[in-house]
Amino acid sequence: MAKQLENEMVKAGVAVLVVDPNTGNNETAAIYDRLRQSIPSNGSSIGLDCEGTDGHKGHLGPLMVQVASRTVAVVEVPVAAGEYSGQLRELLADKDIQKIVCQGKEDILSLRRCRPSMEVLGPVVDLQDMTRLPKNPTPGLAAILSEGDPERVAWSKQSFKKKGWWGLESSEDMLEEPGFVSYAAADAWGTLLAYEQLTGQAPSKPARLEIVGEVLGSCLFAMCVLKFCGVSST
Ligand SMILES: [Mn+2]
Repeated sequence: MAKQLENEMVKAGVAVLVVDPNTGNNETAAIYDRLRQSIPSNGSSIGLDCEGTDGHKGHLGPLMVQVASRTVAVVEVPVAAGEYSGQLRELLADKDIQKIVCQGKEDILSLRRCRPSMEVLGPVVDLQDMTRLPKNPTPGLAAILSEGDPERVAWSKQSFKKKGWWGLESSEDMLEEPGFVSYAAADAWGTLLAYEQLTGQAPSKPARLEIVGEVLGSCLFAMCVLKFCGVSST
């Protein structure tokens, strides 16, 4: 049976925590502490996703930012356009934490338009560069989760288009829209999950290129040795 992303996140018992303009400073700090504590120190990675980054909506940064470990997902909206918490800013700039994104280029550019600008530092891995699926049309998160599923089960996720969610024009609208917060949280959680599935199963592209490079290097070295020793037929 197909796996539905939001349902799988619920089944996994993931805590979805919201940081909005009503969240006090201490509470925000506690939420990010909880997220950080849930990130395993060996191979520390988080999933990162943003909503509302396109066109005029994302003019001053995303309308929503989601960060997730395997057990905690934090969904934050800014107090004013582009004004996110210091804790989120620090997390994104933490070079010791690898960020996993899915078609994340626009998200990262949008985060830079925040005030002050938010930098995503440390290793950034885009699932787009890991998938072996055809590039055209661009594979979405559900397709990549299906690709990496250890039991070869197909994944699905809520359709943004069918729900008409492109019509959500503000952070407030996104928070109030039924199902939207868990959809957004699941995007970040699923991005991390897909990375772990793919790294557990299939070698990523850079690793393969490295092997090709090593083999080519060895061949060239052998050819030079042969030539030097006068074994070559030329
Ligand atoms: Mn998303």
